[in-house]
Amino acid sequence: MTGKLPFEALSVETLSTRLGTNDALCARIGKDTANWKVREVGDGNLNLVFIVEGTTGAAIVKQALPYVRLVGDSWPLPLKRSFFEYHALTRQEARAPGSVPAIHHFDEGQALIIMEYLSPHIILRRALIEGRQLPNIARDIGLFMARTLFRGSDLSMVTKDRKADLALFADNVELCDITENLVFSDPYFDAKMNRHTSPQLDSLVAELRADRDLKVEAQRLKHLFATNAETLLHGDLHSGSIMVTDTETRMIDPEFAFYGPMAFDVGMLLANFWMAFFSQRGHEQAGHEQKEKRDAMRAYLLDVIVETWVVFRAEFSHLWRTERTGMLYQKSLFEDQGDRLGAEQALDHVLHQIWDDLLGFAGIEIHRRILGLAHNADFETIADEDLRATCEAKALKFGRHIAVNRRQIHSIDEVNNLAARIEQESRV
Ligand code: SR1
Ligand code: MG
Repeated sequence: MTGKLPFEALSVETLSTRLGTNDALCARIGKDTANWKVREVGDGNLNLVFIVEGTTGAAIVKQALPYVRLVGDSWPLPLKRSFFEYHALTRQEARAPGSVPAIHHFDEGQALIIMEYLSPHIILRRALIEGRQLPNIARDIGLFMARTLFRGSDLSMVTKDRKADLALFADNVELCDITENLVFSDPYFDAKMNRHTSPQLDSLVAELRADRDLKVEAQRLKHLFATNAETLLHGDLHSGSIMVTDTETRMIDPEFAFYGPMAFDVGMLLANFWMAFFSQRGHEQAGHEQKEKRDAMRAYLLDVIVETWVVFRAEFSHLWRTERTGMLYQKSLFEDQGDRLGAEQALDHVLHQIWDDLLGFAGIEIHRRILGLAHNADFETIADEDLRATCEAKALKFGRHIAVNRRQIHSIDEVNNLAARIEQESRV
């Protein structure tokens, strides 16, 4: 297949014929296409994902569709998101080596990326729903975020390179538009594609949509998201965009990548851990042992949240002290003048800003996963709707509190204590 042919979506039936002469794929899995086994496993909202197994190995073929898969062809979406995903993956690999799948081939015309098949990895969200405790995720994700967010910014990059990259990713307009509407606006009015667990949540939803402080805060965060082109973000860093084993963590799916505020990736990620926390009760089966397992899971998730933030801060601070080569907070103004404390004071300000904003982004992300179009499996897989609504109501209340009061919250322990208190309430 070459990039010059008109775009055509792959299928399980056509993949072997169409990619049978692709050198990169054949080198990984073998040329004997008669023995290729192809499965379509995409369970995300947007794309096709195939696992292709041959005689000498396996690979992933990911292809964008010209529309939103979740909704259908009534919602067109440009194929160029695959281009942004490819370029984001190459930058993430350079800035945080070993944190993303290896890329074997990219075909822009067919909007497809052939990449490493991660096995026996599973999606982190699924592991958390099953009640599995992964020992390394906080460290691995904290390092990934610090390295990609720091090294993709004017704290580190050559200004000319960063501005060129900013211009490149500025064209990811439609994916940003999805976030701008689905995350920051739609949840706060009765937008067409919204849904929620009804009637159980109806009155709480009405209350949130009438909450002026919350709406203003959501729009301030949208303003920040749309205008603060601070660094190259992953753009959709939730537990469904992370694959894990007990010892390995890889970030996938950065098709929403663009230059935005550092706090966005961190906030979205932590929001998904807090949602996993509030959903645990919905996955608790009868029996004392089950209760103990989910209690342990709740404690684990709060620990993961603390550790992720601690690792992020530590690595960001380390990079600040050792790799601050960009045009911001130049060493020539601080360390080179013998003013090491000045550099530390500036670091403190930068981290403080990330902290304030991440709580806002986290609160909004929680709301959109319960009130908007794109829900998450943490809650959706709770079959008992009353129980699901109880879990969701607690998460909504928590999200509202951290979004609106974020400037009065000073530590991650304070946020976790709030989550634990809300979780303890029997009814909301
Ligand atoms: C229409 S796309 C909905 C959501 O799916 C993606 O994973 C993003 O999170 C997006 O907001
Ligand atoms: Mg995705």
